[in-house]
Amino acid sequence: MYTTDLSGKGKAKAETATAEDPALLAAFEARVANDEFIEPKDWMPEAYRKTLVRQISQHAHSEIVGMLPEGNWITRAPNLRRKAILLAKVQDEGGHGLYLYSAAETLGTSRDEMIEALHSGRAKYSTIFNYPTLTWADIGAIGWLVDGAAIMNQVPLQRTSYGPYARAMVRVCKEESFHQRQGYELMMAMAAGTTGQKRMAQDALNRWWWPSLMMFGPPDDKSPNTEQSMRWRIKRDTNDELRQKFVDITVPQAEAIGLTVPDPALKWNEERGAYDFGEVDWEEFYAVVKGEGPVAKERMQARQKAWDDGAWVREAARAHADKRAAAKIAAE
Ligand code: BYC
Repeated sequence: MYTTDLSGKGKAKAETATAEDPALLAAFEARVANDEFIEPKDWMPEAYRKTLVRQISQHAHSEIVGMLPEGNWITRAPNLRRKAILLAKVQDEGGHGLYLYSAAETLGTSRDEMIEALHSGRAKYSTIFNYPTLTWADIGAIGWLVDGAAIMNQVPLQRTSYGPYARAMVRVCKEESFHQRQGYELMMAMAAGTTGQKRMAQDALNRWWWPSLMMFGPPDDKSPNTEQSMRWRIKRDTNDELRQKFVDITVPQAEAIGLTVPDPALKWNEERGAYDFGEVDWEEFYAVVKGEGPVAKERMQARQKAWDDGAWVREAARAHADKRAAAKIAAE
């Protein structure tokens, strides 16, 4: 799909030619303005490389940590069909994390560095995964709202300016679209079920609605990265634009299955052709970003344990690769 040649040649070139080199910078900016993809060995400003590593690695961490809230429910799925769907979805998320770590590696960072940054708390991951999954309806709400928000954010990223990230997004979006549909279908079934099931569906919507709006990041006027990332065409839409689109698409979906979006300020604005909606609790958002989410500690403990428990697999894979390499040299 994309080169995995990490010979560092591209990087060495980038180090000798700094962002101050006007000719290289002008050529880079012209390519971005022309909607050409920037590829791993192309010259790029160091700040562009840095912001890509930041965004792609955080995105990868979100996918991997995002396996946990739903993974909790695999053994408790109510029937075989639901269990098979959930297993496939959680497995897809593991895959998304791997494509994204690979895309970040093409920028000269290593998997170990990224994992270490996650475990030490230096790297961020989406706030949404620091909320607990309390009932089975939460699995529907995650698919419908969380994957719904993810698609809204990721469809434009298929045209992000960095080639490996854009190509990873093509496959991710296809899978996310299945995830969103299965979640909505689950919510539809719950909302049309017994009074207790409908209550569970409404309760899940009440708890996941506002955290889903937080997934798009801070408001544009408080987003330090948006302006530059839009200029470099890393981001194709701003945080507020995507949040508005998500609200406009999702509110009628809630209405169609008889659920109520928990926002008293929600109102269709005829003039704007969009919904007006209430203010997100940004204090809560920043607290969760800082690591104070309701289950933030449990999430990191689970990731650390998975990493430690998997040490023997990594060692075995390394020993196998060394053996094969030695056998190849001996045969030559
Ligand atoms: N949570 O200047 P801003 C999934 C940080 S997983 C935590 O607007 P930017 C799924 C932000 O990083 C999908 N942190 O930043 C998986 C920045 O801090 P740093 C996850 C957040 O990068 C399993 C600071 O706040 N999707 O779908 O221009 C199951 C200021 O923000 C959040 C992606 O990762 C947040 N919500 O824009 C189900 C998409 N928001 O880095 C589903 C890729 C902001 O300066 N990422 N921050 O220390 C993006 O599109 C962008 O990075 C964002 C933020 C829109 C998230």
